[in-house]
Amino acid sequence: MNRLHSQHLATLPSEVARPTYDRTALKTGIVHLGIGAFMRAHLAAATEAALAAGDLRWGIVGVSLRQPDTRDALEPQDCLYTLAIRDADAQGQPRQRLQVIGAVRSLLVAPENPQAVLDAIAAADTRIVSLTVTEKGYCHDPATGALRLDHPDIAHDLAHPAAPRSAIGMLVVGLQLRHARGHGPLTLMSLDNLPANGRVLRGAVLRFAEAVDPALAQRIAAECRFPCSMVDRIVPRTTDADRAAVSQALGCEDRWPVLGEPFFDWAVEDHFAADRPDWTLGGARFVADAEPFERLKLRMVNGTHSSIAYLGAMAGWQTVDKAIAQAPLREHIEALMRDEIEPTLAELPGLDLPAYRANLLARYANPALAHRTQQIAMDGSQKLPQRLLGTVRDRLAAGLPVPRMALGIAAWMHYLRGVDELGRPYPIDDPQATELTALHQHTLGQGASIDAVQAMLSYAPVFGDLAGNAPLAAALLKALQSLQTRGVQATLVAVNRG
Ligand code: CS2
Repeated sequence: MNRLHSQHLATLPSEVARPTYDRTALKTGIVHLGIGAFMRAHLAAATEAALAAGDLRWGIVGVSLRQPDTRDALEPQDCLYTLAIRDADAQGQPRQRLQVIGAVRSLLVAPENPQAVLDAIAAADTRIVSLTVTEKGYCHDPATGALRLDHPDIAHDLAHPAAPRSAIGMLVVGLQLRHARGHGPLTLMSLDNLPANGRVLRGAVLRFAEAVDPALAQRIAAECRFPCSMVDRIVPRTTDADRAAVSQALGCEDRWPVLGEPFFDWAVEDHFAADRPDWTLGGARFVADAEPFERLKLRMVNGTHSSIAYLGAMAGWQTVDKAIAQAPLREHIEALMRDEIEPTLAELPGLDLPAYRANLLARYANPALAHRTQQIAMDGSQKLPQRLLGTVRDRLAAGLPVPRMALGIAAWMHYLRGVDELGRPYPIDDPQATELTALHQHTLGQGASIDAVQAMLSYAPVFGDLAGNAPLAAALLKALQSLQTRGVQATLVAVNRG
């Protein structure tokens, strides 16, 4: 079987969409840090639409900050890859629509050649540096949002500015080089699931720049733009079975296709330092303020996703569609949205919350994605604050109860024991795994008690000012006692009874 390549585009089956523009005429307008599956199914797909409409200024240089695996898979394919959009037909049978994406022009692996990344950021044609580096990639304190100057990667980069390894260090040193070369200002655009992601990025970049050179920080603050955005598309990790299925449908081998659901949403603030592509051609919306969109999405989608992930992983429900097919979980998640999350959301013109909720449940039920609960469960310490704890804080401040929100948090705490209800062990994949598993072992691991719950709640990097909160501790204790003694299924039935 041939490898996917520009030379073979004409031989693909007619139903496969592919670049029709002249890829050799592309310029590089975007440098993307963290070229993982999500970006390839989201930003690259929206950019592809702008390229297809003839604006060839927006080719992408993709940067991996750690592993060479994306570059190794895609470079021999001329940086082409397939986006497989999957759902089920009216009979419930999985189906997929394939599109070969041509927006990525080249791929860099930062640890192999940090200077090449700095040069790309400093290049005259580059106008946007975008990021999907996950929550932990900002090296910030999730509870306060501030950059941690004592984070090992940040401390390294301050000491070795010629070879930064964090995204923040790379950006600041790249901007310094850009200024030295006299090229125009940049837009730095975060696409991670963080509230006010642009402001978090700006804060981290400026704090690092201050430590390097206060004049540089001032210049970045004055010239660069950091639009906030809300991004939404479910993109599960690609498996070997997916690689084989996509390659077979293409008739040539794609070593790293990406999968996504049909749903796509992106609300990005129209706040750019220079030009930008017309991403509306690919389904994006330019907005004045992304905050209400972010809050809606982080609380409704990611908040319920994490609740499903911990409850599902503990119960042995391996994928989101299998989990949401369990009637007590579905009932719980629907009520969690309707009764506890939606009342904390601001009105958005044109938003029909019951329809949004119903659509979200249908997205979770998509049987063609096989999105693993263990994948979503990773990095809980980085995710909980913006997904669950903001809602909890709002409700507690208004004197409202949080039984269903507390169940999600309790499920995360319970998950830290590292073994599911079928006795299967799993690793805790989290930058704070060592501290958290030790804490769990000394507290909840000895049995649920109010002291054990309060000790968990005192873990400041996650819970911040919620430590000592009596109503939350009481709700958590109730959920944890039930999870530990009766298990997920019976706990869900009990919480649904009220
Ligand atoms: C998920 C998200 O893995 C996770 O933590 O909750 O990646 C989620 O699929 C996307 O944000 C959906 O837009």
